[in-house]
Amino acid sequence: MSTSVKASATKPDLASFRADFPILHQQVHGKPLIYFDNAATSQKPTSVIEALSRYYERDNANVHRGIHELSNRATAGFESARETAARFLHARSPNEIIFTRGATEGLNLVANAWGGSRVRAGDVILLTEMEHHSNLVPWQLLAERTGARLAFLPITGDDGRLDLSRVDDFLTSEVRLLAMVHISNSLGTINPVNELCARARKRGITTLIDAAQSAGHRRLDVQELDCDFLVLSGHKMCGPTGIGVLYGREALLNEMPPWQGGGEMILNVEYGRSTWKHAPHKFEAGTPDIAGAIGLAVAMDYLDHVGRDRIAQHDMELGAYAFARLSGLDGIRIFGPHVGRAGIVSFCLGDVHAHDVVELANQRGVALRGGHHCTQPLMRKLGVESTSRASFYFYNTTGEIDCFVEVIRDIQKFFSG
Ligand code: C6P
Repeated sequence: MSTSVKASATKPDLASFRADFPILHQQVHGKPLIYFDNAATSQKPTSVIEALSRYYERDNANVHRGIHELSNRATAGFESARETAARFLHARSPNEIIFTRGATEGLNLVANAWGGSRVRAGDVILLTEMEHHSNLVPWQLLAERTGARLAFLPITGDDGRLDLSRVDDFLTSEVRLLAMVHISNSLGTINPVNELCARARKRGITTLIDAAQSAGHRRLDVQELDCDFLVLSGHKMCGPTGIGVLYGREALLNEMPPWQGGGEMILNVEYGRSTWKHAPHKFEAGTPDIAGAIGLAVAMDYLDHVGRDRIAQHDMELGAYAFARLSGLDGIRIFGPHVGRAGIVSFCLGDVHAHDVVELANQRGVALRGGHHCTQPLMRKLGVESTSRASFYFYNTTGEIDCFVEVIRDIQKFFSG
């Protein structure tokens, strides 16, 4: 074990937040659960679980339609959630916050509504080689429809950083959009999105940040980032599943046509044609996930209560600690940066299949993820089909990482014997 990484991550005050997560206090296959699948979805604190029940027990009604008491309460809760999300991201106005089902839906919304009206044959959508399928496939579909082309900022190798020396070569006059992941779900790389947005903006290129893995793990300020769009998923940041946010600059949102049509988003409908509301309502057709938005707002307040800077620091400490401890094992290949990584560590144990690693870890109470993590092109680039992945959150501890490393050691012994 490396002694250079201090086990300072288990500050009693941060670890004490574990008490807020009932699900963490259980045994799996006779062992205490070690939940290291936070990049897939995080666990939920009691305050979020209770907010969902409270909403359904006391306030449930449809929003923006009724004028009865329950509908007024539901509408107030939903719109107050939008204000919380605007504060959380430091948006200029709640009108810049669109509730979606998650990051994937936000990306599809931008690809269809913005892309469909702005992108033409010969234009370039610039992505990176480490994108999740959700920030790749919608652009492929757009490129097929419009004749646009995709280009990819390259990564440097196993250490999985963007090759910043080549960025300017890619920011050509054909590029309409730079859409990039903030924290890679497969590599744990933290991309310098501030700098990249600034470079793109100088050339008049629209920017989008996929913050699915960062929004619940660090402070994000869309005005400081100066991005045009940002997407996040509530379920990866202590919130419920099925709810997320698309942030968009208000002027840009109001220039875009709607994506989906239906109730809620219209001003006036005739048999032949319709007119729509301004953003955000123009992009929220149909009954939204009201309880989900309210639960997400509670999760955002909870993360601020824990402290987003502390969460970011803890993440990096756990990432560094796990990287150092795993590096001590023979025959392991670890992907992503050696220093300055997020709390996500992907690895291969020789030729043992990732699903076998995950299954054997599961037998010992450790929840990992194995597979291509919805980044198949990246896996091919790295020359592997799949990896095993441990991903941490503020309620995880270095003690849990020590147990996990022992489990990995046992798995290696099992396959070598
Ligand atoms: N990554 C993972 O285990 P949704 O499914 O819409 O909530 O999030 C999609 C998404 C978009 N971008 C990034 C960087 C992501 O990591 C994810 C989801 C999960 O890594 C499921 S594949």
